[in-house]
Amino acid sequence: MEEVKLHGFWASPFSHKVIWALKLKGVKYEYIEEDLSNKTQLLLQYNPIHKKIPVLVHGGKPIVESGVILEYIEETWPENPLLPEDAYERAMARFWIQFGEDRKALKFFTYGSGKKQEEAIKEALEVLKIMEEKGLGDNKFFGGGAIGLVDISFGWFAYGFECMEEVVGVKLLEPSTLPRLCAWVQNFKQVTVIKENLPNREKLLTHLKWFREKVLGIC
Ligand SMILES: N[C@@H](CCC(=O)N[C@@H](CS)C(=O)NCC(=O)O)C(=O)O
Repeated sequence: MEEVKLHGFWASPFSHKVIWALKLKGVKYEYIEEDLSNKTQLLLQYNPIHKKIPVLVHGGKPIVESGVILEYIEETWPENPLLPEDAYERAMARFWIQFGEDRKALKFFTYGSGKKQEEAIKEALEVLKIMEEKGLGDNKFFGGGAIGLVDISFGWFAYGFECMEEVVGVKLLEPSTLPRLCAWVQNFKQVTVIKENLPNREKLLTHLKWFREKVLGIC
């Protein structure tokens, strides 16, 4: 088998999407942790346009953008499929993956207070409601009975969201208002591959606090 390498960053939800997909497929790979303030020459060479992680390198060839990487993984290692077999169902899965890509539910993290934040919280709640009612429905996973690419794409909810809520001091994912989505978070985190590959909560909280203060400039 050709060598597989992944350039990532421990706190990145994009890196985690790729890690979870590779592990669910049972693909062996070498992980290279990047210091995003001092990126390796290899990363800049592999992703000269965006200069971002994650980058998957398969047989020396780089693939960038987490969504593209997930599709590549699914096509290259078809065992343990993460997309439905039926073309229509596959199209629906891709719709939800795309729905999550604009990350509207996360905007509340990027505002300090005031009207903009109030609007971002309102929008996040609307997005979460749509995810629960129209995306998840009565299923255990977005993929139906088993974890799939939609679950992996929304996976940042399962760890990052709760920490973001804590840093900002708001609670949006409440069992009383979003019971099925909250149950999904628990189901997702109980999948062995996910459970074993989540970042440390305390470390992530510290990182998010630093990011909000120093990078976003919110005190
Ligand atoms: N759309 C990209 C986003 C990747 C991304 O934003 N990566 C961040 C880390 S979470 C990064 O590499 N940041 C470094 C930089 O912007 O210089 C994807 O889905 O892969």
